[in-house]
Formats: sequence, C-alpha cells, structure tokens
Amino acid sequence: MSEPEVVHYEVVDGVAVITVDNPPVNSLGPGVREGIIAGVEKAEADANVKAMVLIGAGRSFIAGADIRQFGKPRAVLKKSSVDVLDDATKPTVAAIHGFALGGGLEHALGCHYRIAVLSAKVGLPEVLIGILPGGGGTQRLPRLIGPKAAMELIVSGRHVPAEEAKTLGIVDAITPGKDLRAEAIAYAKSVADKRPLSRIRDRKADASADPGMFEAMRKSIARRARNQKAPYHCIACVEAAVKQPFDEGIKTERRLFGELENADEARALRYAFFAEREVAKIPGAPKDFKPGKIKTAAVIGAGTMGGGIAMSFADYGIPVKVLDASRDVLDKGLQRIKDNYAISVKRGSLKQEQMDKRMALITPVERYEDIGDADVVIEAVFERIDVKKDVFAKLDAVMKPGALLLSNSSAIDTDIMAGVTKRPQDVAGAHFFAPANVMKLYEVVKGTKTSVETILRTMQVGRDIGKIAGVAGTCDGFLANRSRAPFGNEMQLMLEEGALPEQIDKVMVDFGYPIGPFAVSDLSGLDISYDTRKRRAAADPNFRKLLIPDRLVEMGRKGQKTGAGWFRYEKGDRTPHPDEVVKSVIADVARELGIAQRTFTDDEILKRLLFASVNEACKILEEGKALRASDIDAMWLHGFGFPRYRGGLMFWADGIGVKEVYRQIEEWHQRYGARWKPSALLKELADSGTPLREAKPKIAMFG
Ligand code: T1G
Repeated sequence: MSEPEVVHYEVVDGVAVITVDNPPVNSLGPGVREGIIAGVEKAEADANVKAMVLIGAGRSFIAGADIRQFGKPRAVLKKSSVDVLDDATKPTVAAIHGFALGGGLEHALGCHYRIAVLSAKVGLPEVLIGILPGGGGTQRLPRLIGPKAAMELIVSGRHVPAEEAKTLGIVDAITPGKDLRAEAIAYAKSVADKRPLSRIRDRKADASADPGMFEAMRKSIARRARNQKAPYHCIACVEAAVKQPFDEGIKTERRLFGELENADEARALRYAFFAEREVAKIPGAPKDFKPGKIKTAAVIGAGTMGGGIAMSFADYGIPVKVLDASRDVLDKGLQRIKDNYAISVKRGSLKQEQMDKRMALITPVERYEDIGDADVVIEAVFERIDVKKDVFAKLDAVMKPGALLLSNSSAIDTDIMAGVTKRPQDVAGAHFFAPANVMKLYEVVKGTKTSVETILRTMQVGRDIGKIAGVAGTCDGFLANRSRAPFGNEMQLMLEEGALPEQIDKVMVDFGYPIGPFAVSDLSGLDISYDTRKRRAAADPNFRKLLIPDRLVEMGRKGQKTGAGWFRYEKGDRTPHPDEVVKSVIADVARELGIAQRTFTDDEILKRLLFASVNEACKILEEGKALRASDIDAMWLHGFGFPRYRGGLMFWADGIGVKEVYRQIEEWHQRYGARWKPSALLKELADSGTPLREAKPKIAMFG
C-alpha cells in the first residue's frame, strides 16, 4: 500500500493551497519537505496562480523536524524547502494554527507573510533538545524582530503566543480563525500583486544599539547552561546573523548545527523528550477508553502538601475544595496559599487578577459531606497509617460513585487505604513532590485492586494540571523515592568513611544538579528523615543507625530553618558554608564506629551515589513495579532535578556501559557486603550487553 500523501495541493480562486498533513503534529517527516517543494514549483509554473498559502491539516501548523530522524542517515535535499518558499516569485503566506515550532516556524519565516489565529503558538525550541534552529531560523528571526529579541527566543526555546508574536513582528496579522483556510486564501489574494516581495533574508540584523548583548547573554545563562554547548552555539549563530551576510550566516548555522546533532547532550535531550511521552503509556490499556477531564476536585488536609495540591488544581482553572477538621489549620492553610500566590505576583510571574481568580477557585470546607460531589479527592494528611485509614473510610462513605479516591502518601502501601473502602478499584496513589504546585512529577501508584481505568483517569488528572504522570507499583517508596533511597544512604555512609558534605555536594553540582544533596537536606529539614529513622529503629533492632545526622538533629541543627544543619547559614542568606562543627561530629562518629578514614575521588563519589540507585532501579524493574526503564529516568528528571542534558539515571549509566556498572557494583558488593549485591536483572543485562535504558520489567504490572 502506498504511503499516505503528506502534502496536498489545491488551487482555489487563483491561490495555491499547500497543506501539510502528517499527523499527529505535522512534523517534517519523510516526504513533507519534498511535498512543499513540489507544491511551490507547481504554483510557480501555473499562470492562474497569483499567490500561495502554506497551512497544516489537523490540529496544528508544522511542529518542526521529525526528531526521530536525528542521529540517523536522512535524505539531504538539493535545495531547502524554506528557501524554495522564500525564492518564489509569487507571494507565499503561512497560515498558522496550533504550533509553528522549529522547522515549522522556519518554513513560516521563509514565507513572505505570516498570519496566525489567536490561540496559535510559535517558537524555535531546538535548544531544548540540544541542537539549534538548522533551517535558517537563526539568520531570519534576528533580521525580522532584531537580534536581542530573537536571541532570547532561540536561547530559551520558549513558545510565543500569537499576540506576542504579532507585537514582536513574527506574524503580520492575527486572523479570527473561524475558517483559517478561507481567511488565508483571502489574505493571499490581498497581497497577490504586492511588490517587491518582502523577503526577510534581504533585511539586516542590527545590534549597534546594544553591542554587548551577546556577552551579556552568555553571562546570564552561565549557570543553567553549565556543561552544555547548544545554548552557546545559538548565541554564536545570532551573532553571525549580525556580523555576516545571510549566506555566510547560513553556513555558520549549518556548521554549528553539525557539531551538536550527535553530541551526547543532544542525544540525551532527545531521549528525555521521548521518555516524557512514553511515561504516559500503559501497555495493554483499553484503546477505546478515553478518561474525561475532571471538573471538580477536593483535597483532604490543609497542610503544606495539601495547599500545594490545591494550588495545582486552581492553577489550571479547576475548582477545588480543601477540607480540614480544624478551622485554625484551614485558615492557616488558605493564608499560606494566598502568601504563595502573593509572592508570585510580587515577582511578576503572576498577575493580581490571575491570583484572585485562582483563590476564588479554592473553597475551604470542614465537613466530609461538603466534598462528596467531587470527581477526584486527594488526601494529603499525616503519613500515619491509622490516619490514612480513617480518612479513606470516611471518603468511601461520602464520595459519589466513580469518584477517584487518591492518596498523596509517599510510601504507605496503597492497598492499606483501598482495603478500608468498598471500592478498591477506584483507589490509587497520586504522589506529588514538594512543593506540589511547582514540581512536575506526579507518581501514580497502582494498588493490587486498582483498575486500569482508574490508573488512566488518575494519570489524566495529572496531565490536566500540567504534571508528568508516571505509574509505580505499590511498594516501599514506590518508584521515585525507592530508587533514590540508596543514593541518600550512600552519601551518609561515605561521610563515615571520610568524605565531607561540601565535597559530595560539589561533585553533584558539577555533574549538573542545581544544588547538592546535603544542601537539599538542609532545605527540607534534617528532622524529617530523623523521625523516620527513629520509627524504623524502634521497629527493627537491626536497623542501621546513621549517627552523624542523628547527632546534628539532637544538637538542634535541623537545617536552614535553624540556621545550621549540614552547613552553616548567615542570617537571611541561603548560601551553605562548611562548618567545623560538622567535621568534628563526623570525626567523633567515625572514631566511635572504628571506621578508618580515607579520601575519595570525585568520580567514586558520583558513582557510589548513582550506581546504588541504578541497582535499585533494576530491582524495581525485576519486581515489575515500573513499566519501563525510561519511566525511572523521566521521574528522576522531574522529581529530583537530575540534569536533563544527561538524559536520566539509566541513560547516563549507559554512557559508562552496563558491563562496567555491574563490575563496579560487584566490586563494592565484595567490599561493603549485602547492600551492594547486584540485582539479578543487572547481571542479566551485563551478560547480554543490553543497555539499561532498554531494561524491561520481569513482571507485567497490568495483566
Ligand atoms: N518529531 C517527532 N515526533 C514528534 C515531534 C517531532 N518534532 N513532536 C511531537 N512528536 C510526537 C510525540 O513524540 C508524540 O508521539 C506525539 O507527537 C504527540 O506529541 C530543522 C532541527 C508540538 C508542542 O521540538 O513540543 O525543527 O507519544 O504528546 O502535548 O531547525 O509535541 O503519540 O507516539 O508532545 O500536544 C523542533 C517538539 C524539532 C517540537 C505538541 N520542534 N514537540 O504537544 O503532543 S527540531 C520541537 C512538542 C527542528 C529545525 C529543527 C510537542 C507539541 P506519541 P505530544 P502535545
């Protein structure tokens, strides 16, 4: 059967309409560029055609090059489809709805005119996948809107709403969009005789008003662009647009693009892009089941997490009731939400009317009867089993049939909550990460009796509030925290052996984390894990105590909130300062435990932390508590700030090689004992040479 036509051509009233039809997002996959070229050539040759329209079928204009083709051999066209549009002797008009991104916007910039519907978004997001606009975007956009505005868009990769695009001069007109095709044809007719044709390439990009803009941009991105090349190459291309003639600038763009396409950074970022989309897929889920959008939500518990969860719904326009038995807690909780929004308004990231709208969507209630009509309820009460059971029993009594009964617990077995209801199939975990209204990760936990429909609906709830939703099977710590726990353990044990918090934090910040793990611990508070360790030590006499953090907490060093924890803090300053007190506590404990002190290389610190988690991730897959290895990577990117340009935990470890990972873990197994015992799956992968990121669960989570 022949391939479906991905570009259609039709002449209407003397206007050639070239329609890209390559679902789902009209990416410039095989045949699309060729089809556009063929359409333009046909229109040029047809005396009846006075102008052309380039438009997308379905929900969008063109979303860019087909990212799946990168890193693979692909047809190189004799001429660029963008240039063919630009060189046309008859006016070409890009009619934009949905998205015009990357190569999509570059095709629109190759056209002589651009119109867009109000809801459209345009952008050059290539930097987000570790490359740069390689279809002339770095040369045309600076000529169209000025190098400074263009550089901001290209280096940030952000999507620009149509109205801003009009203001910037990227689009010539906003069109009603009732019938974009007809409106585009009318627009094309209105410019059909206009000459000279407005070719962006003929303009100049002038930086004389601010010659220091490039250096300033390099300085401003230094921290977040650490260890990366693409952002700097983007700046260099815009600089070329100012300093070089167009064709020379195109050569510079092509050269710098070639340096990026197969670099580690681009491969990792492409992997992350697809991992974030794979994580939404449930193997074997009923294809015809479409979870509807939820209309109302409820949250139990007006504490920090409950408040953050409520904000997550209000941020997306979903009315949410917050229930707490104590009016005082409820008032404090609502005030905390108000204060959080007020900070955003003060910072300028939120308008006052947006804050007012969101606050109006959040309703405090004190009775369970008040929330019975909500489509979804999420409990965020104390992490105590008895409290959770009491909440779910009450929810079971009042919630309407079919409501989702979700728990924000970070570790308690979902089956325990489901077990006190008559509807275990409607119970699942919806684990947010603090701060709940900021962190993207949303871990959906499947209980033994949770139905697949409940899982699909619970994941949709996450997507409805802008989260990256991934599924975990119920077990201690679920997927994200369980895979992260060995990292947290190793960083403590290395202190006993002679490493220092500042050395470990520096290794992880140099690797690409925004802040080090000990600084994170100071942020969240050392007392939280202290209480957990005390509970576990009471329950398990063999529990391995961690005397160093225990001592610090008992000395009142709970972290930033007490001015000192792993580090010392000056008043009003969050900068962590190494502290001699901590060094002496470490030395005392090491001496008491009789542990010989030694030095560590940065490489060993990095691998001790991350390999411990790779091994645990393999155990999670072995037990079927994750659907795929890339889900673990997506969760590490969005739950723990793992540097995106390294792809994710398993992707990064593959860069070292599964055989070497296994060898090193086995060596530590011999040296440190059981906690380093390699998982059976890891050994299997090493023996077969299968990359970690391709590891499959040994047990299917969904029958
Ligand atoms: N290539 C290949 N597949 C893509 C794709 C792309 N550009 N964009 C999306 N998909 C797939 C995606 O994997 C998913 O597949 C499905 O489409 C729906 O996507 C030369 C070099 C457009 C904002 O970076 O930002 O042009 O999971 O779930 O939420 O200079 O997709 O269904 O199998 O994300 O509605 C530049 C990337 C490329 C845009 C829509 N363009 N895409 O979001 O749907 S490089 C981009 C997006 C380039 C030129 C350079 C988003 C979207 P599946 P989705 P969505």
